Amino acid sequence: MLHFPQNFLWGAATSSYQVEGGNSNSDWWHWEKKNGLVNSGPACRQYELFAQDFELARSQNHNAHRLSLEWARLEPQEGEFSEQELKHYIEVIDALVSRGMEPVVTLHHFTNPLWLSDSGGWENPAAVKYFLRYCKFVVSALAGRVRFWITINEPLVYIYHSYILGVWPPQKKSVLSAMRAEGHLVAAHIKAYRLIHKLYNDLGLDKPNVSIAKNVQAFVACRDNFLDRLGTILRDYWYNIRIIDKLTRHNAIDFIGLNYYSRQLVEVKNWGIANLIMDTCSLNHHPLKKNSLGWDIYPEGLYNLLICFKKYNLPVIITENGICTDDDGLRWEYIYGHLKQLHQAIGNGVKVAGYLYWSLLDNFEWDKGFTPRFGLNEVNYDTYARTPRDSARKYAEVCKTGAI
Ligand code: GCO
Repeated sequence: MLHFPQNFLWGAATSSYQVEGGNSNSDWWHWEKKNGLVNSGPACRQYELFAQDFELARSQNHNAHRLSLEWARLEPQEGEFSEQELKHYIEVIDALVSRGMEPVVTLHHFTNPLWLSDSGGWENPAAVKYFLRYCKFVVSALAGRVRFWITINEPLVYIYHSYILGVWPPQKKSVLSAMRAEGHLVAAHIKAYRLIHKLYNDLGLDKPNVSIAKNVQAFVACRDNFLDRLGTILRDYWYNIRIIDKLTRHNAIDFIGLNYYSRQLVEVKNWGIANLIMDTCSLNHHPLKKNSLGWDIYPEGLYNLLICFKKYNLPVIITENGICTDDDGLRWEYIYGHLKQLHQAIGNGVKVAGYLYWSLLDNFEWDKGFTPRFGLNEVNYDTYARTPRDSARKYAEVCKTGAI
């Protein structure tokens, strides 16, 4: 048996918009209606069914759970905060704590209040002060219950889809807009980090643990040549390292939240900067098993990235790792394979403090809709019944024993 450290956080992750349903004050909700491509609708109805879902997680021996709060519910109009929605989220967090699960709370997971989007979204410098005002409202109320905060989920994934690919709202394709929005998101995290620590200090509470959830990819040179190796090094720095470096320089990160899924083969087809940053392999000559979205299954990539992040000497929590697949045997193979790599990294000195599988439930996968199924627990979108998969039962045993 491979044993994990004592007090290791074992659980799963979700995000409010992907599971709650009915988020009609959100920019995503209006974007879906305008585009007609996907419809999150009632999602998994977790807004009403949260206690049932947390009971399911507890029954599967989870001792932690990552979720997000929907800013659009808490501040439906600019400057008007909803005490009713705050009361709802206090009940949600209490439902976790009362079941012995450590809440890991995300404040921004891709979605924005419609009023923020209408005022320029994250390109607007005022977004930073709006975000801080929202953080102060909700963190002050939850501080006594929550020890782990994720300010921004995957800033680069949000920027890339929303401002480069243009497949998420505000559906822009502008490098300038992307750079502006990224700068404001990173500034918002740094200021929110200081605010959250001040709030806890002023309340006489133990220091909180504050970070972002950083999506990382394992970049692998497609061919053993200079261009592909150069592209791999540049992309690794630009995508995986650059923002964490900045947050450590600003002393604005207590642990590293890592979201890891897959690798990207780098085949640079030309000398242009776009080629170095964007070209991917089209040769498919290193075939690996894939998830249902075509992402390579590459557990070694998690080990390599963890060894790379060891230099920061910070605790690491895997805030997302998961697979969309209709083959639950492959789901368990994916989980087991990544936990083995995690264990090996811990054995080589990486301070990993937790693993949160994405996701507790099948849920709304953004512009891919409900087709990709990541859940440990299947969701029937007609009856909203949850059915544990075999992988959930196997993962429950790991959560119980702390070993694989
Ligand atoms: C992300 C998001 C999740 C996704 C998950 C699967 O990492 O993109 O945090 O919202 O659903 O990663 O793509």
